[in-house]
Amino acid sequence: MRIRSVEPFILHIPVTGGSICDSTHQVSHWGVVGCRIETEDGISGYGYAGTHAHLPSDRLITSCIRDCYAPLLIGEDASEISRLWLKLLRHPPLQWVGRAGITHLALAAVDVSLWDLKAKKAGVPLWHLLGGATKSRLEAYNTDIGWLSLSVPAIIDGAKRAIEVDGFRRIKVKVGHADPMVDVARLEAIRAAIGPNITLAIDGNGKWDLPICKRFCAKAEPLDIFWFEEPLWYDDIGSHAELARATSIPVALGEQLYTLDAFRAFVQAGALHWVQPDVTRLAGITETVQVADLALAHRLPVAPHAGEMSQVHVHLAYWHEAIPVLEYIPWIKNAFLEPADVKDGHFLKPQQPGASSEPSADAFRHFSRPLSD
Ligand code: 0YR
Ligand code: MG
Repeated sequence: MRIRSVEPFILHIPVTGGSICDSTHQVSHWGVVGCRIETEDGISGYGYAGTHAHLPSDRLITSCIRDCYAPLLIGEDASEISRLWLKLLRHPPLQWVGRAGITHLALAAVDVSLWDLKAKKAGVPLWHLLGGATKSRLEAYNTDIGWLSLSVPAIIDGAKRAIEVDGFRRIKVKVGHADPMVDVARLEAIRAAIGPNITLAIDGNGKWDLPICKRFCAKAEPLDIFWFEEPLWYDDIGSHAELARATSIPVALGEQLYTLDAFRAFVQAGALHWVQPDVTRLAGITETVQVADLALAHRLPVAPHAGEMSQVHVHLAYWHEAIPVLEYIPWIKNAFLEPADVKDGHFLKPQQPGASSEPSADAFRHFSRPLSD
């Protein structure tokens, strides 16, 4: 399985339903920024990071893959993923400028490509290669009904459809207005409409500070919030630990953390209850498994963040015992050969060989952006 070529690509895929907002981000397209790695025996693996489709920064990722990683990969045995992962992560000049950010997103794309390749070579879906499934059904929760840019009636409409038509039992709603009491009022109306038996998680996307969070949580506690995701600035371990002690609402985070070490620091500080790694921000499947094992060792549940819109996480979640539930956002699934789809509130178990990370020829035709001007 010698590596013959490493070809980066950039796809910008419009989000279904137009542009959306959370407290921090506005998104009209999702960036699928990654690479195809081909071996001499003609098998190709695909992997990508998920971005906000900002072409100049997407090109930093693809030029890292093309100019820095590809020369380290060509001619290597693609099946030796752990060794190649360390070779790229620890390459001294890249370690000097990297270990997080652009180089890490690029390494995520390479790592996922190598796992996709390995599973294709074995002729099995990734969850099977990793050791087989630990669950017969994997529950999904719906984020797409709860954007901050949606009105309360629109969220209630979407939630009812998700529950009654698509079988979801779990939804997530964004919070983060300048006045947190606006969010309390929104959540009260939503909880009243969905009733007590639907799991309601919320997501602040790192907007608020500790005093606002404490005020908000005191009012939101009676609403049976399943978790409060990214309440505070992403790297602020101490404030998360203080909030976790101050409220009965479980704290969730991880979508903005780049490394195993960052997760360990939060876990050691008692600063989170739900662990939310992302294969597209951690350095791929390799590091996400490390984080899921860390969580398991502390008996903390894991709910991966869908930076790849759950195409790859669905494999990890069916396999790893610490992952009971997975995020569902339908934006880009139809761009892939095997879409990560939900039926009756549960993810379909992937059946095709690989990591479900290969975009279709149609997707490349419609959504490709140039790597340079
Ligand atoms: C925009 N999921 C998230 C949107 C999502 C964002 O980036 O996808 O809200 O990353 O917080 O939990
Ligand atoms: Mg989030």
